[in-house]
Amino acid sequence: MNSETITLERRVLAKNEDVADHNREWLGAQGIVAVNLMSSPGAGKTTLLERTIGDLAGSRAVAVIEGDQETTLDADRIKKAGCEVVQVNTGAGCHLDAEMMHSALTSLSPAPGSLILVENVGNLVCPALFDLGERSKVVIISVTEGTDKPLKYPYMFAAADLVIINKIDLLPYVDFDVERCEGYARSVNPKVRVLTVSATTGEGMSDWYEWVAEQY
Ligand SMILES: Nc1nc2c(ncn2[C@@H]2O[C@H](COP(=O)(O)OP(=O)(O)OP(=O)(O)O)[C@@H](O)[C@H]2O)c(=O)[nH]1
Ligand SMILES: [Mg+2]
Repeated sequence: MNSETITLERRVLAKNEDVADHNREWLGAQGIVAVNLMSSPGAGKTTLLERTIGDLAGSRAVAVIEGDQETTLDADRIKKAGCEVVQVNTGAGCHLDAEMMHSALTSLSPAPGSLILVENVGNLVCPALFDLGERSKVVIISVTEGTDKPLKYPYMFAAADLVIINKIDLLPYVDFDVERCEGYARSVNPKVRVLTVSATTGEGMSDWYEWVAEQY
């Protein structure tokens, strides 16, 4: 990488940081909590959101921002689950940025005190670099991906406030060591919280809801 590339990268990230600060200020003033969900493709972000929407619907206003390169497939699933949703298509881009978050918030116009759940583009690399102005970052890893992921994608796991290990209903059938994975996550992020869930059976989901309530 030459010095021009590095300078441009710094400028892009600095501009993103300014917009993210603006988002954070606005969200804070409205008492809105935004949570940024990141994972590799297929780890279960949308499935976790579908169940969360159903379970939290009675207790607080929830809205979803869906980030994908193409399609409205996930936004359609969220709408069907009965939740307000905005789809952001990033095209060739591999992550959401603060400007996209700002536009999505403008079009959602969430009520004060709402919970905004953001599904980022599925990969464990780019989304870690871009602050959206969210309250918290969550990384979801599923047990079919392999125990070593926190070591191989340390920036993502270092940025996380919470790691969710999903698909624990599949543990009898796959070679995945939950304790070792937790240890690897803590080796790059000593204070990170770790929860184990199955978004399909609902096991462990109450711990996730408690964690969400703690963000207020
Ligand atoms: N067995 C099992 N399957 C799950 C669980 N959670 C999600 N799945 C399945 O995993 C597949 C992918 O789930 P999605 O929720 O679409 O994953 P995603 O992270 O939103 O995927 P992208 O948006 O493409 O990145 C689907 O077939 C889900 O039914 C779980 O807890 N257990
Ligand atoms: Mg999805």
